[in-house]
Amino acid sequence: MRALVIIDMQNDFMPWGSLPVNGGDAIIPLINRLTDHFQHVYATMDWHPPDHVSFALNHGKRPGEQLEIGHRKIALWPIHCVQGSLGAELVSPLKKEKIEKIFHKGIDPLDDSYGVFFDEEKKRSTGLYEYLKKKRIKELYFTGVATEYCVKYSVCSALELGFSATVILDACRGVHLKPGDEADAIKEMQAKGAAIVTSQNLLKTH
Ligand code: VGL
Ligand code: ZN
Repeated sequence: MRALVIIDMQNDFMPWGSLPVNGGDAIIPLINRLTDHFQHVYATMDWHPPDHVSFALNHGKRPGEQLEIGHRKIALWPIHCVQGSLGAELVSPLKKEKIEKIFHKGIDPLDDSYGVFFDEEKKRSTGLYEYLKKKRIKELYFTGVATEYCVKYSVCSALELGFSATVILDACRGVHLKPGDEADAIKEMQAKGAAIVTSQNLLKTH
């Protein structure tokens, strides 16, 4: 059984948000069309407390800088997706009716979470893994933002957990902090066994 996973389609990751992904809004109509082709649709939301460790301002630093805590290096971002804020809401044109369940990530103030299954230290599960197991869903199709971060981490993690993972590339967008990041992410996902398709392939065959 297969499922569509919509990653972090929240206001703060849109061009009008605090951590904008260029063209993030352009993929909304496509994602809406894709939801009609899946029996199971899940969404994730980046969902940080205000004192979250990844917010540069909480450390008197600038976005783009890093924070070293013990052996860990944490990338610092602008304040984004604060629990309950407008910036954290799913974008309004996204069709919510087909979304069976929403999973929240990045809840722990002390740990960041790019992947949709666990936080970076793997201490806390978002519940998605357990839920998919229960539903016997083994094939995951990924859409959303950002290709080089949450999408990549989620895809790699899905493969490690034994799912098959397909990236619907034109229904994903990258943040492009550095040129070449997105291309590298695609190569890495492919090398780990992910399939890369376009929405057209999917809309045609199903
Ligand atoms: C993400 C940056 C900060 C993501 C989350 O989910 O891609 N990126 N927080
Ligand atoms: Zn975040």
